[in-house]
Amino acid sequence: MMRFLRYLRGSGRVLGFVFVASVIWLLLDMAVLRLSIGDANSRLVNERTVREQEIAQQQVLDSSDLKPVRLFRTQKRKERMAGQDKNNLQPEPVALRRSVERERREPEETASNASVQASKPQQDMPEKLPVQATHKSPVKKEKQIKELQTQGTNNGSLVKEKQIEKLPIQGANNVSLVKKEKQMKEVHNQGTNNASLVKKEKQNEKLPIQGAHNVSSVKKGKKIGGMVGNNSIIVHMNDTLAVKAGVHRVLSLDLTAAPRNPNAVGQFGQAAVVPRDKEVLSKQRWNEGYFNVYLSDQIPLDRAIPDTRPDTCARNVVHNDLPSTSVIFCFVDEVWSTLLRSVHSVLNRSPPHLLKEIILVDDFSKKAYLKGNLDKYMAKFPKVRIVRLEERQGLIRARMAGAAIAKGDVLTFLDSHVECNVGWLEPLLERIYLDRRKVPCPVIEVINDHDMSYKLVDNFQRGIFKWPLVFGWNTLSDEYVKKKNMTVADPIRCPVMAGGLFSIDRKYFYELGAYDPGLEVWGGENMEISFKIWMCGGTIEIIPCSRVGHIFRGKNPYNFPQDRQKTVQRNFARVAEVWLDEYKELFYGHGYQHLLENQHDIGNLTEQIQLRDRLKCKSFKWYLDKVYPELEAPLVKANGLVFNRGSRNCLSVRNRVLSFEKCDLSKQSQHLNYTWLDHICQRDLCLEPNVIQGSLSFQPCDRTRPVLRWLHKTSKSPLSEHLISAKSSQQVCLEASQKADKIHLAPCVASNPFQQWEFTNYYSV
Ligand code: LR7
Ligand code: MN
Repeated sequence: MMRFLRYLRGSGRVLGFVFVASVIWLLLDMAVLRLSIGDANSRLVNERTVREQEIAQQQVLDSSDLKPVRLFRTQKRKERMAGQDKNNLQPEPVALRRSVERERREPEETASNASVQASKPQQDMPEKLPVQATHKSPVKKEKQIKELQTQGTNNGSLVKEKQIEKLPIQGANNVSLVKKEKQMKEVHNQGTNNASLVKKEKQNEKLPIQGAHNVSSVKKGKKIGGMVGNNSIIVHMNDTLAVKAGVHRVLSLDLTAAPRNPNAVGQFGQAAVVPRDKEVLSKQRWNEGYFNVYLSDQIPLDRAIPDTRPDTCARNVVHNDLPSTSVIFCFVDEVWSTLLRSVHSVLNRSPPHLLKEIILVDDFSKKAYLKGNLDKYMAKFPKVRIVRLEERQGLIRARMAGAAIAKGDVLTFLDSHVECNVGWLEPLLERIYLDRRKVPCPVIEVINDHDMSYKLVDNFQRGIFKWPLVFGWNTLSDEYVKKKNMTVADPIRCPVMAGGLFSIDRKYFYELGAYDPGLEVWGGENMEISFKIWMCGGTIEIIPCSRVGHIFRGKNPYNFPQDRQKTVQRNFARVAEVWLDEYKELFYGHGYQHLLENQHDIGNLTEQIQLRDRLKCKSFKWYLDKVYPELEAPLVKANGLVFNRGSRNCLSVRNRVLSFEKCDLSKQSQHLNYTWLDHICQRDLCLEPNVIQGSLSFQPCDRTRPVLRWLHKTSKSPLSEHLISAKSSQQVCLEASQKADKIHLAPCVASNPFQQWEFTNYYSV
């Protein structure tokens, strides 16, 4: 015992003991840590495996015929906000725009990004599944289809009756009982006339079904009375439970006759690749449509595409008694597979009871397959009607031919190389239901012309134009989005539509006088209908919950009966003449002055002008102020005093006689305009040179007389400060005499200060 105590007393031994104990403790600790790491890892691995299995299963399910597909939504694009392209109103000629658009809208086209995109669906899938749950089960889907088909003949009356039965049950469970009782009474008083209830809701409750009050407030699974999504939906607002009778969740239908092959070329909107041995063939066939026709022909006609809608869209509600629509496709020599894919996308993804018919207007195509083969193919689809025009009319009159026979409440125009996405139709019709003067357009997404992949486009894009009426896209600024408290799913007011894809109430279309039938072949009709809609009381909107892909092509793959450029310019001039008022000078001044010379025939405009009067449409100035204030539209290029550098005096006009005076801003006689038509004018009198005599006079302005035009501030010219008579054979310039009392014409000399002039204000240079 003593030995042991002695042993303990030695301090070195105590230390040794402590050391050994610590080592044992450390070893034990590490073992425990290892165990827990291993455990966490294996849990993560397990979870991932289960998730991957689910995803794999889901992909297989999604590729079968009855499943809506929700793949490949690229988070990056979805969340890309207004930052890019902000305030970029850069117009591009159509062909150029398309390629720029490709660049702008498809930065993911690089190889590395392609792989990112391919892995995206897996990341996105799990959170998306619950949203789609009601549509995933084949049994439910069949039930849904049956319901829809029944509704088809009866246009929703079945649903209405169901709702009325169910309302009392809802009432019992409802928190805001008072409101609900009132609603119930209304329903009962109105008997089966549910539509009027909806109208009342529309008027009394400021509760937009889409947009501000949308998905986030609609909660699945809290339905009362066992109702299914189709008929009625419980809407939670600020914790108050309210039942919106007469509405249902947007139908994300994607029906197809045959099971989808997940390995098919371009399936799910993925990029397709031309095999090595087909590259020559694919190049040869490019000109048939100015896109990859070879690949298009390999891709299933009913391929699935990624559901690119903002998240909230699938949970939005729309009214049960939406108007029906006739979908009108005009085409001339369209590629077989793209035309058919367009038609199938409408058939597969539109609620049958809302799709009255599909009208195919053949604008005198030459391709044989578009005749007998097309008739035969479409005979299988009772809703498809084919109209054949006996001579080439151009897309504008072809659309009118389709509209003339349409029976739907709404006309929906689509280009003949599109793919409508899931849930595309109801959000459009809902807007018209809420206000028949709304003209909704889907978001136009990009089907890549090279690889046929389906690409999501940026949020908050609107259609705009720049002078001279060049269409372009522009992203709403962050400030605007914030100020308006906009979500990515809210309708976007759109100064002009792209033209090819929109819905319009059929009767309203005719009230507006349809299109100007004097517009030929292609171009300008989107401007015409846009100005007409806005200025005559309507609204154009882009609906982010409705998405349709379109193949943007570098060239028109059909001939123009007359010169293409002349045809398009003539169309634009017609639109400018009827709709732009005094602003038409900006149109001509930005490159179309030649249309005013040489007696260009733009046809008779009497009817169009009368129509505008009859409809009591507002002025173009009103349109610029209220609809598109961002557009720079100064009415003149320059104005104010016209100062001469050499004499240091200013021009003055008295009794049509030009003289020189000491500059004085207060004298109206010294105020002149330099216009977009290059006139130097005071009121309606223009400065006219007499080149032979070298003299000048003031004559009534006349835009058809090129002699009245003066060049000034033409970029990079050594004579940019000069006022050069535009139409004289030798260059003659306006010159102040040395005595500074007279003005005459003289051969231009760059360095002569007596030929250099300066207006007080410049607006365009
Ligand atoms: O003579 C013709 N007859 C026709 O039936 C010429 C064309 N067409 C058909 C043609 O087959 C196609 O289905 O009309 C449709 C439109 O012609 P495209 O596809 O050659 O036009 P686009 O897509 O190049 O041009 C846009 O601008 C046009 C101006 O007249 C029309 O408004 C198009 O509908 C319009 N397309 C879109 O808005 C899709 C998005 C493009 C953008 C931006
Ligand atoms: Mn097109």
